Amino acid sequence: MIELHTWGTTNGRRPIIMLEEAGIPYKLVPVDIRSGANKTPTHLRISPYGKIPALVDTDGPGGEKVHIFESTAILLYLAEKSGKFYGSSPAKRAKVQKWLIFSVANVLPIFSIMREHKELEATAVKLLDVLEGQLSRHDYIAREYSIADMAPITRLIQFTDHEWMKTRPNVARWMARVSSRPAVKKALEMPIG
Ligand SMILES: N[C@@H](CCC(=O)N[C@@H](CS)C(=O)NCC(=O)O)C(=O)O
Repeated sequence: MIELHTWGTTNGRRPIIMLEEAGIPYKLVPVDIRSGANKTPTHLRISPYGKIPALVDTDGPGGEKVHIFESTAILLYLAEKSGKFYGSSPAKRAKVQKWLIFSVANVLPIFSIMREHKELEATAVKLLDVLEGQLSRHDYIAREYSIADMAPITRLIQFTDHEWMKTRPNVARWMARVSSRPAVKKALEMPIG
């Protein structure tokens, strides 16, 4: 059984996309970060940094119980477990990994603080241009739909109406394509808590 301990935030919804896309049964455990439920000893045992999301799999590899924190680590764990959305050959998997890491190391941190730090706008624009180039050649970031799309979508969707998207039509079309998938819609709209 998989339990996802989470809350209705950008990071918190990311693994729900993968659980829904891969059709993996799960129980959602709301952790109200406004009341500090993420800092209790019980939560800190599964997420030592005191953040959501965190995942508990009572039937991990070899039947052992597994705890995972960090939304990207959860995406990778679920991709390994299900064999889905992670590239169907070593070469395709390398593409997924490189674009996933590009987003997690660059797009997510910059776009999460960019609005309060105007000095980061030039970097944000450069990152969008990289995605625009890639998405002008392919429908999805690593060519086939994968966890490399799931990682950035929950953050970039917050910029749908931003003026930058009007001049980056391929990123805008990709956001529309991904966010209209039933699993993604469900993950983004699901009431939590
Ligand atoms: N890099 C982490 C970020 C997790 C994160 O920042 N979670 C926030 C909610 S979106 C949180 O738990 N905040 C509560 C706190 O820091 O007290 C991930 O991707 O899982």
